[in-house]
Amino acid sequence: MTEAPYALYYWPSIPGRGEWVRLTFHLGGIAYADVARDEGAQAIMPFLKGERPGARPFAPPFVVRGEEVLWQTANICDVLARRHGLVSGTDAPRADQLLMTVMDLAAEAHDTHHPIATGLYFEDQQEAAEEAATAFRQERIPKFLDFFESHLEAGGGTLLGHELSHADVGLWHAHQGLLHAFPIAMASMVDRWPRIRALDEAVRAHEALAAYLASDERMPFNSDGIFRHYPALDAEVTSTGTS
Ligand SMILES: N[C@@H](CCC(=O)N[C@@H](CS)C(=O)NCC(=O)O)C(=O)O
Repeated sequence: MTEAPYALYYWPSIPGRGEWVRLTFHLGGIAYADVARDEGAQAIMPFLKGERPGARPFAPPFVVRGEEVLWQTANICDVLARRHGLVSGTDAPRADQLLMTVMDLAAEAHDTHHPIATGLYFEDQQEAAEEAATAFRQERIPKFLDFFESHLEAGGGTLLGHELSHADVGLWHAHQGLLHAFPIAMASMVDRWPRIRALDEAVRAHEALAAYLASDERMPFNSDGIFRHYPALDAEVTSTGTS
């Protein structure tokens, strides 16, 4: 990577939605600066207040290049992937809709620990969270992952049927998040999604991604952000609703 024409802005203390953008940058060998990790979260605020040139983004992550401001995670990844040759032709919209579905899964995973309001503490909504997490573990994880497994099967191991795209890497990251947040539930369904598990090998075998994953830049999941492990929200899945 040489100069950094793209500037990523995302909360520096969590991998969060910024991670899907980082993975797309690394998959595409696209240079970027991770501004808020270098300069602090205050670097984000002028954009959110509309004090910087370009369209005002609603929320991080956003990516700035000159006066272009891209936001909405899936949109950012899709624009980068098209522009830098990760997808083309009819593959591009196919990847878009798959990645948007990954982001739906991520939003639902977040809502298990904050089912009432993001602004409330987990402890203040724990009862509702336990109910939401039970349904998520039993109904939604299987429905989403069965769906992606079927696309991987149709594609012979990748979602689009050729080399890794940002949609594959996005799915991989969401799966990693589920393994972190719901280790007991995921272990109880370990044999159900062999192709999603195989994606892990493909991602780790990708030279640029492997280098990124081994670096300090790759932030581990933690107790904030989308994928959090609360023991009270995790349990073995013994019966699942199927799609
Ligand atoms: N749909 C948006 C969601 C963006 C979002 O919720 N960003 C979070 C951090 S992951 C945030 O800072 N939200 C502030 C807010 O919604 O007020 C996306 O995919 O980028």
